[in-house]
Parts: sequence; structure tokens; C-alpha cells
Amino acid sequence: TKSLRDTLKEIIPAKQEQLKKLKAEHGDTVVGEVKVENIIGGMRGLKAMLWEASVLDPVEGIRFHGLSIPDCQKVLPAAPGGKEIIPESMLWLLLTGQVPSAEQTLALSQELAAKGALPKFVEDLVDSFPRTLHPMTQLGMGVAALNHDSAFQAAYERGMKKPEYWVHTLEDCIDLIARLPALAARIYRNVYAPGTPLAPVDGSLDLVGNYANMLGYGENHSLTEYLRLYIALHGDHEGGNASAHAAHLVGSTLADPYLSYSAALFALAGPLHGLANQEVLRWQMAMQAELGADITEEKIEAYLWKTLKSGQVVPGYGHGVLRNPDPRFIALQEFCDGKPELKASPIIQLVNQTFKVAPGVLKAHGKTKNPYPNVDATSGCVLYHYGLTEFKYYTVIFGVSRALGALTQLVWARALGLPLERPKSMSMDALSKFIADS
Ligand code: FCX
Repeated sequence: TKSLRDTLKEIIPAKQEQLKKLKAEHGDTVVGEVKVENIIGGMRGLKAMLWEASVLDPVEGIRFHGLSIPDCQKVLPAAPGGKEIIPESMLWLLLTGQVPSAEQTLALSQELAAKGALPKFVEDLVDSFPRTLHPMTQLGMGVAALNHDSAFQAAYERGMKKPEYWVHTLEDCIDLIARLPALAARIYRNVYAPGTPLAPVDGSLDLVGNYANMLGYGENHSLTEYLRLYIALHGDHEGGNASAHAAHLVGSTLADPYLSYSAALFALAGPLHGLANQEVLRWQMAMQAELGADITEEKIEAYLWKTLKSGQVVPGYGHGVLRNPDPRFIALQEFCDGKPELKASPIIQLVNQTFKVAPGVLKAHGKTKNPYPNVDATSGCVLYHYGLTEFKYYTVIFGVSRALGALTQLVWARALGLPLERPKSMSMDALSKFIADS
């Protein structure tokens, strides 16, 4: 059975050829037009970057190399003894476009576990942070500090040639993904259970098995399975979202994968992006507290209007690209439906009741282009049910996950020799002059 590196070595030349051909034969083909509304509207809808591993259809949702989420759930290997997709099999798919065998997935799990320990100075750095420092700030700083051992940076200093870029990028990406659970779990334990022992990385466990174990939830098989699915599903959501795009932009300067991914994490930490799952829980709990025991759809509707009239967004609803319920939301709901204790959980029931009412209210409100839930509408609430109640930590789990896609693209960007990203900006005066002259 072929290794990950050999698989990539085999497929990269054809992709390089494809890019060369696109450039040579279609370099001046027009893909779309740039309107003033795109320039002032956060570049929404502009097809302006390459991203290999996934494409987001507004109606259908995400596909990873053409595979939908239900397709992935059918074909991607689970952990030994588990049922859900695991990040290792998703990473293999994202990187190669191929479905790994159970054996290849296991080999990747073993490699990640073998590389999973943190350097001592990073442990010390993280231990020195005040407990009050937001976990996402800690994660971003820890990831940036890991660049101390960057293979890419060391090879660049030695004067490596361009065809070698992807090889060292891949090594950094694998090392970083391997170390994220130990880093993220250390932050959790320091902030929420200081002074208690932290389990070391266990060579016999998969990536999330280790993560759950180090968090202190290793005994909870159901939560571990949820985290596997959650982390696999959040892995990639094409390239334009703020975290993925930040990694791509910073990586295009040939900053190493650690620095590039730390930039992604700071983008993820914004409330309109990854922080939304913590905001959803906060909002649903405030709703629960205000509405009391007897929660009806009418009361939820009134609460939604209250949120909107106070000028706030309804967290977990809306999306920059999607125009339908997010299939990741559906997949997490199906996970809950299959587990009686989750189905009976008050917070999950509230998420479901809200889902029945919120699209209608948001349509009537008439602002958002997408009145449907995104994945954040439920992801944090499920964690809460499992007893992982520290919601300031939720985006860190998203941050462990998003590495899969953002780092995959760094490997492809270096393999394809993609250039420094540098869009042209305009001032309002320049834009007005352009309009007047045209
Ligand atoms: N509640 C109330 N108003 C909303 C809304 C919501 N959930 N979603 C969008 N709107 C409003 C916008 O604020 C905007 O108002 P404005 O014209 O006064 O500025 C208008 O509707 C048009 O926005 P729209 O084009 O539909 O959405 P955008 O692409 O600008 O923004 C996000 C997309 C996701 C930022 C937006 O829907 C939002 O704020 N949602 C709530 C936060 C959230 O769930 N974020 C997570 C998104 C995602 F899953 C992720 O990145 O993790």
C-alpha cells in the first residue's frame, strides 16, 4: 500500500501540467466581471483564487474533491472501533483527492501520534500565559512559536530550489497537525483544570482519540466520536473564508506553515467567523434562561425578533456563500438523532426548535441572503451537552480542524508554484474617477 508521500509524488506532476496548460491556453479567458459592489463588498462572489481540495456550492454545500458529506461518510475510514469519519482519512482525501484504505489511515494516525509531542519551550510558553488570555490567542501564539522547528524555513535558509518547496511544506504541515492536539489540550487543561495532570500523547490512539484523552474526556467514546466527525467536517470549506484565505495569503509570501496557520487562527477568532459557535451557545442559553421551562415556538419567534430589533445578528444563521441549510449542520443533527441521550438533551432540543422558527423570521426580517443555519448553529451546543461547557474554548476545536484544509492548500500552492498574492486595491476617489472616465 502506497504512503501519503508517494501518492503525492505520483499525482503532483499531472496537476502541475494541468496548471501550465490552463495558464498557456486559457490565461486570458474571462471568468467573470468585477463590479463596484464586489470591491466594496468584501470581494463576495469574485472567483479570484485557486483552491484545490474543496468547492462550496451555494445550494448543495461543500464537496471535498467532488465528494459530498454523505459520500464521505460512506467511503472514508473511521477509527478502529468507531463509526465516524476521522481527520486522518479526511486529510488524506484533501491532500490527494483519493480515498485512503483503512491501512493507510491507520499508518497516518500512527505517524501523527509519533510526532505529537510538543517541544519543551512551547510547553513552557503556553504554561506562562495568564489563564485569562483567550484560548484562541494562546493557540495562535503556540502555533507561531512552533515555527522554531520549521523544515521549510531551514531549507529555505539553506537555499532550497523551488521544486523542493512542497516537500518541506508537507513535513511542516504533518508535524503541525500532529502537534495541534497536545497544544490545544494543554491550553484547555491550563485554563480550566490548572494543576491537574495532562496525559501524554499515546502512540496507539488516533489524532482525536489522543485529543479527547488529553482534554480529559478519553473515557467518553460518544464525545470522542462526535469530535472526530466535527473535526473532519470542519476541515475545509473552500478557500475564500477568512481563516483559509489568511493562511493562503501569508503562505504566499513563503512564510512557513506555522506562521501561515497562526494567521488563519487569528482570523478564525473573529465573531463573524469561528467564534460564532461560542456565540450561538451563549445566545441559546440566554434564550433558555429567559423563556423558562415551557418553551414554545411562539416564544422563540418573539425572542428572535428581540435579538434582531436590538441590532444583533442571529448567531449560527446566514453565510457568505451558502444559500441552504449547511450540510455540516445536517450531519451533526443526524449524529444527535442517532443518540437517544442527545435527542433528549434540552439544549439540542432548543437548537432544533430554533431551526424550525428562525428561517421564517429571518426571511421576514429581509436582510440576510441566507436565512438558514450554518454549522455553528449546533456544533457548540452538542459539546455543551457532553459536559464540555467552557464555550470560550470551542473555537480552538475548530482551529484544530481547519488546519486540515488550510495546510493542504499550502502544500498544493507550493507544489504548483503559486505566486505571491497581491490584488489591486483602489481608493474611493480612484474608483469615482474610473467611473467618471468610463
Ligand atoms: N442575523 C441577522 N442579520 C443577518 C444575519 C443573521 N444571522 N446574517 C446576515 N445578516 C445581515 C447582515 O448583517 C447584513 O446586514 P447589513 O446590510 O445591515 O450589513 C445583511 O444581512 C446581508 O448580509 P449577507 O450578505 O446575507 O451575509 P454576509 O455574507 O455579509 O455575512 C455572515 C455572512 C455569516 C457573517 C452573517 O450571516 C452573520 O453575521 N451570521 C451570524 C454569525 C455566524 O453565524 N457566523 C458563522 C458563519 C460561518 F459558518 C463561519 O464562518 O464559521
